[in-house]
Amino acid sequence: MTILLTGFEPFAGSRVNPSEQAARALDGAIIAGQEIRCAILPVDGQRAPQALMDALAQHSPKAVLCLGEAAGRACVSIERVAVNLLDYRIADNAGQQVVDQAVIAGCPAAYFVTLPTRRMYERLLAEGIPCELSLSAGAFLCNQVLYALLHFAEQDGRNSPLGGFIHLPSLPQQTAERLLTGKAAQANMGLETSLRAVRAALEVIAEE
Ligand code: PCA
Repeated sequence: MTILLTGFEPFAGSRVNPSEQAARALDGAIIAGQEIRCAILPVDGQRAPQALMDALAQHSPKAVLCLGEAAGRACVSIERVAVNLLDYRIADNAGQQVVDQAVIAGCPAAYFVTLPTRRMYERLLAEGIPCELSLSAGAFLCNQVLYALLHFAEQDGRNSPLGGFIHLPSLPQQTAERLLTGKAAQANMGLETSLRAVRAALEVIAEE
């Protein structure tokens, strides 16, 4: 069985994105007998959903774990829900700032994540990784991609693949860059810890 692991390219002027680094680092790994394949998605509201659909077609995964960066969050956030709302707080990498629009017009207000969020949360905490269950993936690209994924999985009574999302804190080097440019410090987490978190979450998924 294949598990698709996605990350995002850098955005908001940053040169790196922890989600891209974590996804790339685990590409090709075998975790609890399951093969991990990675795809990196553009931070572009027009292109990201299609890039996800292309990766789904290429890998036919049984489960999909999407990763993104949540600047300012101090813990790994295991998202529980995607809402049918685009309300970008900043422009995407194509320069578009969409407000007050549906991700997919005429579709449900929200979808719940179908991966075992509670078990992932308990596993991460047991491994000493700070994490939280989160009720909002925001209204930017991360929520958009999660909504598109869960909508796809729901079509035609497929209920497949299982889907979910983890937000990772910024990297220490991103906080250092902020300080260098006179901005305020923000919470951060080293890539090693974020990688342990993603691995542990994938173990839980693979064991399902
Ligand atoms: N984080 C953004 C989009 C890309 C990313 O890594 C978000 O939280 O929506």
